[in-house]
Formats: sequence, structure tokens, C-alpha cells
Amino acid sequence: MSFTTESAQSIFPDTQIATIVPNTIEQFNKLTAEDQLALIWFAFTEMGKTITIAAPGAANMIFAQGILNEIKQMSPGDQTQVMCDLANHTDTPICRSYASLSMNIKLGFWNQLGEWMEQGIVAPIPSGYQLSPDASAVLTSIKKADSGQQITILRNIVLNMGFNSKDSDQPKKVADPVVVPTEMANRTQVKIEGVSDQTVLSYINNMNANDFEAAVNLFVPNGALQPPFQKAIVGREAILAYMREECQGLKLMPERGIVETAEKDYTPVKVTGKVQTPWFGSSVGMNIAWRFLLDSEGKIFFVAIDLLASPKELLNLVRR
Ligand code: EQ3
Repeated sequence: MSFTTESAQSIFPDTQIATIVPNTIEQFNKLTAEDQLALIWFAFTEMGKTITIAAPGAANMIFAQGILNEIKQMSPGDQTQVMCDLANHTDTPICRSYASLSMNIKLGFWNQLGEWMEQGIVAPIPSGYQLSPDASAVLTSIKKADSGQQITILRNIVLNMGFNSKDSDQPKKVADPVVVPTEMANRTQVKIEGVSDQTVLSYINNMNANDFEAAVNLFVPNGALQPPFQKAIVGREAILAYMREECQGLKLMPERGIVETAEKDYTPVKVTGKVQTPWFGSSVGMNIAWRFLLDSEGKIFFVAIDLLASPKELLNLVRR
């Protein structure tokens, strides 16, 4: 019997993932829209003391410009209503447009609104806003999380806002412009303590060079990639589309790993290290594990990317 995408998920079962992320999001989703918006504002103000956010280039923001300008021209009451609608997933034209934006443009949209809220161009969270006890408890959980976990919570919340429908009134999905891979001569070559496998090294090097086609060619045709807290994405085409949307400008910094002896012709490899997102650069290093399963030809059959529960997990490379 060989591996399936399903059974591959249980390699390195001792890996401790950051369950604080889905748990906090679940609690957050039960709050009122007003509490949700105020809570993110407070969480951001708190985080902003230690980390800075890098605004995306103007070219990427063109697709959100229409709704941003519309909001800018509204009365403060209407601006607050739009933000509540987004949090409530209300069916409005703005909520539909928002849902069609790519992940990076959604984040850039809120980043712009946040700046305008600070400048008084968009209605701010009323000063003296009192969070409900439930919302305060969620804020306390967010404060307890490490910075990598905090930005993952915020990103996932922002990503789910708006209104998505399959009907014909739903605007077409907007993709980020495709970036050109780094020239061969300028690419970095990582070293991983304990791992010299060429497929694993090439995967990391290609991802760091934004060469997603080369990265995806390292997979078997029906290979799978499982992002943190998500279902596995199966097949080269789907993985490539995902990488183009989610992986531009990521910096993968693997540190160490372990290659297990092959089982049923498949070799499990676990690598741990840090990942930086272009949004926060070197001010936030997420603690990450990659759990690879390579086939007998050295192709990637499966890779799970996990956000780790604590930095201690970076050293958890136990054999089964
Ligand atoms: C204005 C304000 C503050 C208040 C208002 O009331 C409400 C809102 C929503 C506000 C604004 C919020 C803002 C501006 C939020 C912005 C959040 C941002 C920029 C979050 C960015 C997070 C990025 C993350 C977590 C990236 C993680 C990437 C990872 C882990 C990548 C992993 C991968 C690797 C390593 C692979 O090998 C394969 C692919 C994969 C992507 C899985």
C-alpha cells in the first residue's frame, strides 16, 4: 500500500502547531462587527509599537482604488457602516468587490483605511470605545500569541471579510500582477543543517527566487501542498495558482532538518526554520516546519507547511 494525500498528512505526528490561531479566530467570529473592528484596531495599535508594516506598491492597489475612493467620499456614518458590512459579510456591491480582490490587495485595502483612520479621513474607532468582555478576552489571547501568530490571525480575519457568491453579480477574481523570477546569477542558495536532499533545497531556493513554475515542477503531477490551517491543494496547476497569489516576496529561511529512512518507497523529510512576509520584513519571523514526503524519484508527493506552537518546536525533529 502506498501513501495517499490523506495518509501523508500524518508524517511527523509530534509536530506541535499553533492552535492558538484557529481557536482565537473562532472566538473572534462570534463577536459583533463593532467589537471586531475595534479589537483589530487595538491589536494593531499594540503591535505597531514593535513592528512596522510595508505598504504595497501603487500598481497592486489599482484594483482597490475604486472602492477606496468611494469610501473616502462618504459621510463618517456611512464609512463606519461599510466597515461593519465587510465584517458582517453583508451582500452589498462593495462587499462583493472586496471579496473578489487578491489576498495582498485586501490587506493593502485595510492598510490604506487604517492610515486614513489615523489621519481623520475615514471614521476612526470612537475614542473611549469599550470592548465587550468577550472581545477583551480575544484581545488578551492575541496579545499572548507570538508576532508570527498575531499576523496570521489578522491576515486570516481580513481574508474572510466581504461577501462572496457564486452568482453572476459577483465581480471576477482579481489576481496580483505576476512577478518576474530573480535572475539565476542573483539567487541565494540555502544550507540546511542535516539535509542535503536536492529537491528540498531546490524547493526553498526556487520559492525564494519567486520561480514558482520551477518550484511546482518539483512536485509529482498530483502532488499536494498543505498551507497552515488549510486543506491540501492538489495538483500542479492549483499549486501554481496558489503560489502566484500567496508566495510573492516570501523569504524562506530554513535552519535544520531530518531525513527519515524511506517507507513504502517514500522518504519523509522535516525541515524547520523561519519565514518572513514582505508585509513585515525582518521584523516578524514566523516559526515554520515543512513536512515533505518525497517519492522514489525524489519528486514532492506532499508538503505541509505548519505554523509552529513555539520557538522550541524549531528543535523538534524527532524520528517516529
Ligand atoms: C485599520 C484596522 C487596523 C482597524 C479596522 O477597524 C479593521 C482592520 C481590518 C484594520 C486593518 C488591518 C490590517 C491592515 C491588517 C493587515 C494584516 C497583514 C498585512 C497581515 C499579513 C500577514 C502575512 C502572513 C501571516 C504571511 C504568512 C506566510 C506564510 C506562513 C507562508 C508560508 C508558505 C510557505 C513557507 C511555503 O513553503 C509554501 C507556501 C506557503 C504560503 C504556505
